[in-house]
Amino acid sequence: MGDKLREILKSKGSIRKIGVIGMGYVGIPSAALFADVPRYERVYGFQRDSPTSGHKIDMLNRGESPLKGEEPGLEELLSKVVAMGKFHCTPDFSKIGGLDAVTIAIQTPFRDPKDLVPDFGPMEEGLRKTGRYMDEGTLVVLESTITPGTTKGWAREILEGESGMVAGDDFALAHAPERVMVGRLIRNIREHDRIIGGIDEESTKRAVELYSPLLTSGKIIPMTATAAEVTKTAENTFRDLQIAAVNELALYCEAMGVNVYDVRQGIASLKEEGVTRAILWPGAGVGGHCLTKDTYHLERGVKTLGRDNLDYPEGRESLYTLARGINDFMPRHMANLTRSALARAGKGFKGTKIAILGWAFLANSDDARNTPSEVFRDMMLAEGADVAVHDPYVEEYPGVDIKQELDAVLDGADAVVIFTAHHQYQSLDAGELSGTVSKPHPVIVDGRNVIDPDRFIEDGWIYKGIGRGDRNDHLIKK
Ligand code: SAJ
Repeated sequence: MGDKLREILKSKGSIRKIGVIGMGYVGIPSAALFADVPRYERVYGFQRDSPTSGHKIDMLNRGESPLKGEEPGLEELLSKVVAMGKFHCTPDFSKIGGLDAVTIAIQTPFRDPKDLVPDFGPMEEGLRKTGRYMDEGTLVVLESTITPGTTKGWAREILEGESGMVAGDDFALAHAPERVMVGRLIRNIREHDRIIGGIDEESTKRAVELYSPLLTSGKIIPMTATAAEVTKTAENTFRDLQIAAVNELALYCEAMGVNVYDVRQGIASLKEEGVTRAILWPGAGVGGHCLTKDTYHLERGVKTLGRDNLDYPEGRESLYTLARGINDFMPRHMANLTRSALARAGKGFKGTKIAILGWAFLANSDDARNTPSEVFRDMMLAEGADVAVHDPYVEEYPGVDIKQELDAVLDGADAVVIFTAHHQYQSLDAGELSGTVSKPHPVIVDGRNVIDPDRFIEDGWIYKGIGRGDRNDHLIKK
């Protein structure tokens, strides 16, 4: 393996023309950055002309970003590379023919996490189209987060089946997982180290050639394709685990009447050579497209690739899925805090007006994928409450009427429930709010520790906060 491919790539010469499949949070900034590399002549962005996403094609070809929310540097870069004629978005996948490299950044959610059944439909379609049109010597790179074993297994089979060529002999194949966060897409691609894992050495080398020009401070970390898949799924699983650890601590602190933020400060203060305490922040839940599913990719990987070799304590659940369970519990815990606070005000849920502050899963972003707020809202509606939602950034969301004016949701509210740590909520003023909400004893539940409980308690509010065992049973001021 490798000699034939090395010869093919040598005669093909260095990478000049690139295709990026999937014009989303990962594909768009990647395509724009590739097109901005002087030695890359042409970049195609491939996007299905579907009812939900087809509008992106014309926008991108006008040099406009269809991504909502602040993305520093993206719009400027897009209009520059479109004006230079180096980037073009198209639904015509036959243009994959003639390209030197194709990267695939398509969502890989789970249909049913419990049974570890992924929804790889869109990814399969992208792979089939790539295999159908790609030439000999093309480099194919999977950027989406995938189950360990996918690149060398399922993806290779589809590409070989469609192209009639052999990976590692006739074309190169690698995994180079994205590591971006909304609000800093361009910076993350340039500055984060890039994990690159080819199915063989030639594929890794070709992928390193492709990504090196994108990096400013980031460096390339080469490894095998499967190690790259494990690295990506595990880094998000570890983050989810760290969040679950501090969420469990917050639940314990509530039960023991302690302030988790004092404890957190204490734990984080232990610094010495080789001793780091990476303690994260407790909160109302974990949302987004990554931490909510990547644990299941890792679990699926060890169940498929490692099924006969895993030595694990008998009958013990995976630490990682346990962590998922704790983080998934947090929006339900917010419901329990709201219930007990309303009970202190002598109210139940039925007909009660609840104002949710924050629909985005991440502070100061408009990204509401898998938002924990939705779990809470559904529970409140099921209990017969009247729910209003405010978010300064999220303008629309299927089936939910989101308001941008705060007073619109606070008016007559019996309970104000904070789910996202948007800047705007850091300056909520008890006095001002008291003028709008229902009285006496309005309830405030803080899922992100953004308000000062004493200011609200002083004003006669009933307060509950995640991890605030030191305040959650405060005396109610008349
Ligand atoms: N969260 C907490 N406490 C914390 C940190 C986060 O409750 O201390 C919650 C957030 O409120 C949010 C969720 O977790 O609901 C996810 O937040 P995030 O900051 O992890 O944001 P993501 O999911 O967009 O980004 C993660 C990052 N992964 C890691 O840092 C290992 C990012 O680097 C990845 O690129 C991204 O997943 C991805 O695309 O995989």
